[in-house]
Amino acid sequence: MKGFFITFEGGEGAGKSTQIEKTKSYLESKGRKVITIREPGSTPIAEDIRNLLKSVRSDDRMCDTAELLLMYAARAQLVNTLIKPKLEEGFDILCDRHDLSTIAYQGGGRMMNMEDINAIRNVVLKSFRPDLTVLIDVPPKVGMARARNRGELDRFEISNADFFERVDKAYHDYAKNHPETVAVVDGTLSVQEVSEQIIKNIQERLDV
Ligand code: Z5A
Repeated sequence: MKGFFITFEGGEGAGKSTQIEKTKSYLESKGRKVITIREPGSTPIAEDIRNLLKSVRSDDRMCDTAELLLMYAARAQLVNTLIKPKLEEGFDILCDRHDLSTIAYQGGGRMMNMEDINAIRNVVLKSFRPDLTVLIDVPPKVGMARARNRGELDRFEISNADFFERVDKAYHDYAKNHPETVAVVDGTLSVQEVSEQIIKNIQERLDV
């Protein structure tokens, strides 16, 4: 039996990592085998790319095109060497960010051309899509306040508030146009209430 591919999306501090752990526990209680991963990253090569993408360096500034291509290089490696084989083996995969992050951050945040993004997306993913995307909806200011207590900021976190507002808008636009595959949950509720919303969506939308 093929596993389910469920992705978790939202701005920084939305609570994705927290909810992935709770969802994993729920699915395991139903006897399912679950793997949790993150993007960019989760294979040795993709983790190297993640370090490149996140590091702030003073000797060179990463251009938007390099950032976009590196996101898809990491995704190609992860999808082809881990996600697809493990789904075939029957594992459910819970992924912290996936392709919708590129639409939101590079498309919305960086304002890159969506036709160009879609062309690369098509090369890398073809028709491969998550079975369900959970969008944890938190106003950017709330998410930033939650996430900013961690110390040094990475290359994305140093972006200004307008950037995160554009990311947020791109997420909502996409969710509005894809209600059948994107479940929007209110991330300002308590951890337990958010988890209950996610599990309800999984029960209603997937045969779990
Ligand atoms: N990126 C991109 O640009 N394009 C792409 O295609 C991809 C990614 C795939 C990866 O950052 C960066 O890469 C990301 C976008 C870019 N940058 N940004 N910004 P990352 O992986 O290092 O970080 P993140 O994905 O943004 O996650 P995060 O900030 O670590 O947040 P989170 O996982 O969503 O939240 P959390 O760690 O579960 O919770 C954050 C805090 O809030 C923590 O203290 C929790 O205890 C607390 N929390 C969680 N839930 C609640 C509730 N319900 N109430 C109150 N407090 C809560």
